[in-house]
Amino acid sequence: MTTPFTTTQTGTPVASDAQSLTLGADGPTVLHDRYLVEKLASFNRERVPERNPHAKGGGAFGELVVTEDVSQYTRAAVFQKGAKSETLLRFSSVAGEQGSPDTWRDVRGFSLRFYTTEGNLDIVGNNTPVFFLRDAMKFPDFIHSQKRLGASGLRDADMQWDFWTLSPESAHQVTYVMGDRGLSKSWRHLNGYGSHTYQWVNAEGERFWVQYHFISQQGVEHMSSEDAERIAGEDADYYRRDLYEAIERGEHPSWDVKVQVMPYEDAKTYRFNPFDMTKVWPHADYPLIKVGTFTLNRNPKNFFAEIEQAAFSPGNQVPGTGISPDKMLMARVFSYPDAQRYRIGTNYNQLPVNQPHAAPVANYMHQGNMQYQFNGPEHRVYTPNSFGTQGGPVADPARGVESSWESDGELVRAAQTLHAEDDDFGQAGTLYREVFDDGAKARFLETLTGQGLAITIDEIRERFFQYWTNVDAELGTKLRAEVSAGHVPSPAAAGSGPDVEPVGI
Ligand code: HDE
Repeated sequence: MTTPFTTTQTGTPVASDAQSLTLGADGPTVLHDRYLVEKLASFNRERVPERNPHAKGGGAFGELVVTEDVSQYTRAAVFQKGAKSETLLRFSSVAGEQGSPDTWRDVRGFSLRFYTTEGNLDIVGNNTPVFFLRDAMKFPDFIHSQKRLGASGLRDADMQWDFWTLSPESAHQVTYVMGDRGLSKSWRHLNGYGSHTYQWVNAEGERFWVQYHFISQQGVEHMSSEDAERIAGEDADYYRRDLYEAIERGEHPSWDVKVQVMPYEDAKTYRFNPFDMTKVWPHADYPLIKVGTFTLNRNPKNFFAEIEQAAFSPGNQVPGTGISPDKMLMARVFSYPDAQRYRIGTNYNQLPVNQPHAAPVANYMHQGNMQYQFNGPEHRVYTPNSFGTQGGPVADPARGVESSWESDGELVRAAQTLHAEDDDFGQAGTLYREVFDDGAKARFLETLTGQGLAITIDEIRERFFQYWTNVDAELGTKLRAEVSAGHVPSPAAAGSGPDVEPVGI
């Protein structure tokens, strides 16, 4: 095969990729050197705004295979027994910018897309089943508190803990992120969760509430804080490299897809508010039901085109799945497409990675920048029209409403209704006492002691002790003693034991 010639962006072969066009070898560079101008202008526009948060990440493609019959709960084609769907999974960290080290302690993003025959289904979750907040109104402030001070541009423990200790609903998730889940051994060795309550609807129109779990078949393992800090200095892309090279070696990681299913009516009286995403549903109440397994077996051909420009949204649901009255989830349905339009542009869903791969697109949204999919000449630009199938698609009223629930009442700005056992620290305490083994508890105390020593403002440090005392009184006492004595306990044994799946309470 002959080596192709370099061309301009419009296909004209070029004479040099090394010399600008000048008047004589030593003379002035001429402005009409369009290839020089084009190359420099393209270079200046190579970056799209990084995600804020979840800027640093990586991902791969694969396939979901549904092995079980869950049709009693959902009519979604993607979840019918035997169905196979192309899959994309992007992992990420939350707070760090694009160049930040993968192994900084953090929650890990777990953004899943199934390219189904009824459109793309996106389940955009984390490696934890809960979240720091239960109302989106606090999200920008939360992210600001985890990033950088306005004056110095520096990250700051006082700022982080000031926000967290003034937001007690954060305790469950902070217990996760300060525990072993915050330092995964690799992206292959972590579980993913939808984190929110979603809705499934079966063929008879019966509705169920569900929680998605993606259980790593590689096991859930973590690294010690010492290893994490060392690797952060040696290889900022450690996780990204691990995933890419494992797939290149043919070691294809896989995850079991499981769901917890709650009958629609249970939500009204369940002991926890099932739409409060700071809570788990104890598995004893709603056991995990297996659906199938997905495997990652293909690396991106181009990182920027396929991973940097991948545009997920929790609003990408399909017939038979839907969202729930979780305040965080409803806000995300707006925010993600808004972020994509800002980051990538109006027609971001026309990029190959964002288009549906197994379903047609047919509608009247037909202009905007970078439009390159377009309707046929006979297609009208409006609906309704008098031209039948020639004129363009029509909506299908038989589809009904994607997902639905009863609601009423005045417009208010108020905290979510608390159910019988709702509080901000109970499930965090259970996670610490019943799921963390002794090694995990020792590592947890070590981490929190280090965090406490980094707090310089007495009022915030006092609230820090109270916050952890509310999670577990004995932990709070130990932590106050360790921090007050000014020493970080000797590093506990490297965290390599398998993490215990949170069974909740
Ligand atoms: Fe995100 N989140 N988020 N988030 N989030 C984004 O979307 C947002 C939340 C998560 O790999 C952004 O394209 C709001 C919960 C992941 O491309 C943005 C709220 C959970 C990713 C955004 C939340 C997540 C994002 C940033 C409060 C776990 C990476 C740029 C309601 C269940 C997705 C972008 C990827 C990305 C908004 C809370 C996980 C700004 C408003 C809860 C994994 O749109």
